[in-house]
Amino acid sequence: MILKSFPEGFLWGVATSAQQIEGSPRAGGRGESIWDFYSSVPGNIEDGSNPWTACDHYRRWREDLGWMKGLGVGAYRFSISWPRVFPRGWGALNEAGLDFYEELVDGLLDAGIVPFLTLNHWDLPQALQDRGGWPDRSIVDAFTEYAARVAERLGDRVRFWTTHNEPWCIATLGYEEGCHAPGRQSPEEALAAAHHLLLSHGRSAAEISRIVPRAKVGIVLNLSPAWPASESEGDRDAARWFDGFFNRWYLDPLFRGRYPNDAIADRIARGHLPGTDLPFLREGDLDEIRSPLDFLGINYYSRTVLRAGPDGRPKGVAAGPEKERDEMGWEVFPRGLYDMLLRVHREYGPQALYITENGTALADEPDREGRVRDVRRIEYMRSHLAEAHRAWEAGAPIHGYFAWSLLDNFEWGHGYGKRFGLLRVDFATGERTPKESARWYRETIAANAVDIGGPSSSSRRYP
Ligand code: IFM
Repeated sequence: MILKSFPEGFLWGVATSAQQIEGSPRAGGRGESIWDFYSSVPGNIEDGSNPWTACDHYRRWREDLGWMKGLGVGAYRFSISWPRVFPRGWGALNEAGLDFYEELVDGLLDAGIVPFLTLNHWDLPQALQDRGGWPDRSIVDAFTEYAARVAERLGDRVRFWTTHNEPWCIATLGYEEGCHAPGRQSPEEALAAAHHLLLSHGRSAAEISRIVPRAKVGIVLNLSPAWPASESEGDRDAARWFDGFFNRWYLDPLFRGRYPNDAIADRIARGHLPGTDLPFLREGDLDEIRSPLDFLGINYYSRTVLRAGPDGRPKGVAAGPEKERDEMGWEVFPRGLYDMLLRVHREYGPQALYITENGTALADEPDREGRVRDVRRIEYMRSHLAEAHRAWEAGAPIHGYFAWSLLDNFEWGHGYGKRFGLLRVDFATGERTPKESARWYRETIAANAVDIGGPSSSSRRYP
């Protein structure tokens, strides 16, 4: 076993999101979200489920806080449900919705756990979608208003603020591919949505910093290194194409104040943009988007391997049959985390980086003794933390790591079949059972160090 220590003050956390765990969709005057609506349409959620009970966290949050204390985490990354605070998305504020988060934040602080707050983890109020959703520019003001009201109420207690979680997923999966709420399939809408997400980030970040001068404000991007399936020119171009939309379409405006020219040209070639004058862009937008970030959150799960498809379009393909994959079909590729952290550090120079999500979905079943021996999750986390440590040694300013997720939860279009939790949730009873990975994570946090000794060391300790 070779232990490598993380710096003092390194923030060890767990992450969740409101829609995936809370349930109680009508409690305290909450309004409808796009995921409530989307999941009520037959066929949209793989297992026919919905998020209306989920982990019942809205009623069991004190118990969940107890589990966090037991893990010894230093921080909890959670999201506020926008429709709890603004049931119709704008207009009248629902104080009862904010009361819930105020209690949660106070509970966290009493337990010595730093609240790490996300404003938008995908649960847009349906009433705002009815007005056009993210593709409609009026949403920028609605989001900024929401952010400001939350900052006014919680700013004296919450230091870490993130505006959006994974804008690529919101824009591309929600408005282009249609496999996430609101289920739209329009590349033009997706591009406008991405822009309004970025613009609302910039505008609300300025507003939060004005209201809470000591706040640290950032955004969370899901980033994935793009690998060509072969050295052929077509495959290399497919990887460049993917990188342009998945990674640089967000990183470039945030850090450089411009969209990547090659990705713009790709979209023009496909007929998704009329020309280099971007229809959604107004003067001053890019300056607002580029306003300095206090930190960037990176969610990392895997790399993406690309091939030029028969129609010339890039296709994500399996890296190879021998590669280890999880229940999502995602390849286990720890080195990609190192590559991405260093790339972002060297090419974009963020002040601080947090790994805001990292984890793996496994078909965890309790054994006869009721124990969930999720050795593969332990190895997944250990190997990724080892790569994060390597990136830190190489100079990337990494300040914390959040395991996705505290609990098995509602995994969006997949329903409840994909389990990412450190705690197993019995969705029929709501009962939580810590997996072996929870015990391992507790020891890792206590040591503030990761064992870089290789797979055998972690699986030996947790047979
Ligand atoms: O569950 C999601 C989370 O909501 C956003 N990031 C990826 C996770 C796993 O798919």
